Amino acid sequence: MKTNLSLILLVAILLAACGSATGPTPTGTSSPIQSSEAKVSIANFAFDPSVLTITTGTTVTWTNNDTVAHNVTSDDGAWGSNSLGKDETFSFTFTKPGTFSYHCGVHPSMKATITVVAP
Ligand SMILES: [Cu+2]
Repeated sequence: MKTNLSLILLVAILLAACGSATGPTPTGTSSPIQSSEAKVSIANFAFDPSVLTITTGTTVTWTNNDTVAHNVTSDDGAWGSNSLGKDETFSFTFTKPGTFSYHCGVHPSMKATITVVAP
């Protein structure tokens, strides 16, 4: 009986050691994520959300959910997309703080604003 108990203890110790050896080890870095992503839906002839605040370095992706073609055009003409058919997307990364108004070049009544702030 005593031998069996010792054997069980030995097995238990070996299993525990094995378990710790194969346990998770820290990987990667601890640096914070420098950029993020935001999404804007184009649907029913409107940008949703029409007012969006992000931090610098954020990439915004617009997706046209309408069957009608739209585009994304900054009011100052500095950036913008080609014509976007249904389910097509356009991405732009905002690197400078500021307020960026944009519209749809096809439908000027479609207006929206993105505010970019320093993180
Ligand atoms: Cu449009």
